[in-house]
Amino acid sequence: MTRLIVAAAQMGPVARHEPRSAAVARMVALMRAAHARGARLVVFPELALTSFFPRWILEGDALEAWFEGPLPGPEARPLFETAAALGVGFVLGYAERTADGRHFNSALLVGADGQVIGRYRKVHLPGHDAPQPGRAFQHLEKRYFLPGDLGFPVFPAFGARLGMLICNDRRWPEAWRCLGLQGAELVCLGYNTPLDHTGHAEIDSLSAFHNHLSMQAGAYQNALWVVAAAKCGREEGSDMLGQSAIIAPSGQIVAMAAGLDDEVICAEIDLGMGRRYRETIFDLARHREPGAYRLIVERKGAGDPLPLSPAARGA
Ligand code: CDV
Repeated sequence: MTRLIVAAAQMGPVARHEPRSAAVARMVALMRAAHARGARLVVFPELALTSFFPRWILEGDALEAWFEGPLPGPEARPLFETAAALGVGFVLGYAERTADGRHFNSALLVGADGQVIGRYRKVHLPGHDAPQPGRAFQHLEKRYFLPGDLGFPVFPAFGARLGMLICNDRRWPEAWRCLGLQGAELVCLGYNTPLDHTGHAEIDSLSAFHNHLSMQAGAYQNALWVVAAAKCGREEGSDMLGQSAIIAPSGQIVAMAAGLDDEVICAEIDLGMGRRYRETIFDLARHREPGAYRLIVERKGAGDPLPLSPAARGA
């Protein structure tokens, strides 16, 4: 039985002009607090080093300033050094600029020795590529990032098979299933969820419900643990959801943040719990029916309804 204490390090607002060094100092404090509670792995939010810049229209150097080259650079180094000194690993969301100048919304998995184990690049980019008239805050992820090109990798780490998702990915069952089919036991994810993200009050008022609904379903249907960390509170006038959570393969929330500021939540997780689900109700190899799914046409967008299958046509 592998047991592991994990932590979600929720972060309150990061101001537009707050230097990375200040955000990193907050993260180091959160990491120390998690370590004091026995955590071996700490999950930080999406784009944790800065304010959530896709809310603004930015060009050229003003845009480049939000991106990181190879990590750790000088400002993020204290986080990596603290991890190595404490023997704590972490997952860090950040805006990645590749050596050839491409931009991704990425997460880095760092081991307890402070060395990089692996990387994930966000696949499901929300928002728009052109500014939307009349919006109080833009959401320009499609303008600023390319869709992730690494698939949904699973890494052997911390005694588990570990995958990562980033924010909007959590709403897509395909993302969870890609990890579940690879036997992921633990999924780490960070998010920034503005409370006005659709602009439709009847949907936005359900933001907290949809957040947990998506992650609890992903956990249960794929028999894995979820550690999810929010960046939250009123950031530059934009209200963002908190409710960071640790979720069991049963779909039950075992820890949840209480406030809308920097806060650590921890849980001791039993990786064997996922195995019980994977060997019974969610034994994917035994119970899935890929043949019945073949009629699904892989394409982007809704478009015209799919043609009915021969069975549905009564043929
Ligand atoms: N950063 C995000 O990906 N935010 C999205 C909102 C815009 C829908 C989310 O899924 O929370």
